[in-house]
Amino acid sequence: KNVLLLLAIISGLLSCAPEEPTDLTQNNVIPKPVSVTATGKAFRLSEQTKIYVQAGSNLEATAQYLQDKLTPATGFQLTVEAVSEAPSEGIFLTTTNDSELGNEGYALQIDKKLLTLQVNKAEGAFRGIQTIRQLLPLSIASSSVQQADWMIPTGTIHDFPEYEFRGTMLDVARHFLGAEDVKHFMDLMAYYKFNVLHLHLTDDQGWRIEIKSWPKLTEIGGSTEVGGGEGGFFTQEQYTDLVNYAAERFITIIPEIDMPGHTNAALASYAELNCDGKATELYTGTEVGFSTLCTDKEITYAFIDDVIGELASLTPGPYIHIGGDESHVTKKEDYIPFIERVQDLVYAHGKTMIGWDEVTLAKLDKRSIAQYWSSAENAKNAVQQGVKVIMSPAKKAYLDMQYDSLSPLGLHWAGYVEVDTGYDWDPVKLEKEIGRDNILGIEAPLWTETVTNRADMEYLVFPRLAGYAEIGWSPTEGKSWDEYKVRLAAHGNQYDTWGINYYRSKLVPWN
Ligand code: TNX
Repeated sequence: KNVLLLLAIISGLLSCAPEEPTDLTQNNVIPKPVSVTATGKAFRLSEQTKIYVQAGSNLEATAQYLQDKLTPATGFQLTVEAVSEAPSEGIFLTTTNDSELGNEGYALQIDKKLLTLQVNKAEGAFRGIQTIRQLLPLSIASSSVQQADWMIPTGTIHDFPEYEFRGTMLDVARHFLGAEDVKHFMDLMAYYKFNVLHLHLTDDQGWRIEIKSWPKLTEIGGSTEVGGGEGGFFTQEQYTDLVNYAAERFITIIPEIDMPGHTNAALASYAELNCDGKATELYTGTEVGFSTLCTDKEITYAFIDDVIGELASLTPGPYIHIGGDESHVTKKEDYIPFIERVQDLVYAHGKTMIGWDEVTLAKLDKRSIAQYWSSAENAKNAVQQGVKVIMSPAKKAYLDMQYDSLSPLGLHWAGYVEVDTGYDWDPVKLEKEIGRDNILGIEAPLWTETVTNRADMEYLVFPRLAGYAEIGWSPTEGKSWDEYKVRLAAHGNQYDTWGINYYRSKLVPWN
């Protein structure tokens, strides 16, 4: 009888005890890690947990970032402490020498008492921390203290990216999005292990970066936007602040000055940049391809030299993007020498040139990079010239395409991009000319003709962004939409917690 009573008490206790998540392979991490093994127990974060960092390593800032991410929802102190030997419990960030991991890879060893994150570089620790965030119960995303059992299943994760370039783009020219919105966007990029933010800073409708030697670019050219709103621009100080914010997240900002087309904002600001010497009117519509810098005037190149010079000095990263797309009113015989001359200016300022795929009509430096968006012909030119390609196929990767015909925001000139369409493609299989070796990586651009504020931006970006993250990071082999959509559904809960205005696609089994 006593034995039975005891058994009843024990089983009662067991059923009250929270169920331990013990299978690490059943995680919802996006992008999907390269390899995961489960060992069937659970690590628990508690009041007593400390974050240790190997003394003398450069991992302290990332450890601090982890603390910042775990504190609000848990309410735990989780102090960061440098140690010279591996601790027996807690979280431990340490360096290793594992060539397979590269700069951004990481190895996670999760035991019952100790969670160890091993990396070659701080960058890898930052990426690995995103995985840790995603392994914890969903309520970890909350900004206020939550009652939860903060457990992670035990096992190991060995993870590193497929592509070294994993980017997104924000067009702040069509509609200006301020520094706070850009930072918010970067926080979400970081969560998905993106490492490049391309800022489309100038277009027909607006010039968004202060150039001290040509102040009217922002005074006049920055004064409006699509639809006639007040526009805006980043001062150089604000821009530098963004660059630093990006660097803390191991994100490189690529500034784009689009030319010779898409330049009406500059042409309206300075009469002398026009072939006829007359300033154009400011433009607030959404047509493309009607403007061009005057390619035969010397002042055009003096102007570009000044702009690239100032931009290069604000840019610690290696790249300057010169646009080059849709220059429909620039004659081909003017366009080609123009691009070649601008390319020289970029290298003279110590930067590597990127251009939209049309720039491959010109003779490119081998170091230059072409950004493919729709032309198979241009893709072929790039490969023949031996330049690397960033894959941004409009019909798959354009964040400004409508999800379907009912989407309240977005365009559809390249088609509708439902969440599965955005996820289910392989950069290597898109154009037969472009093979794996030609591809530097992928980028998902958000053009903002229809995007007027943060909520609009979030609606087009989420949940598609998660899919581009996975294409850029995870091995292609074994990928499946049916498996992915279940993980994505869990991310919907995070978006709810963060108050993100995302598209609740019917194709995803949201919780
Ligand atoms: C094409 S793609 C453009 C942009 C537009 C976008 C709208 C490319 C290099 N140029 O100027 O904003 O389509 O989807």
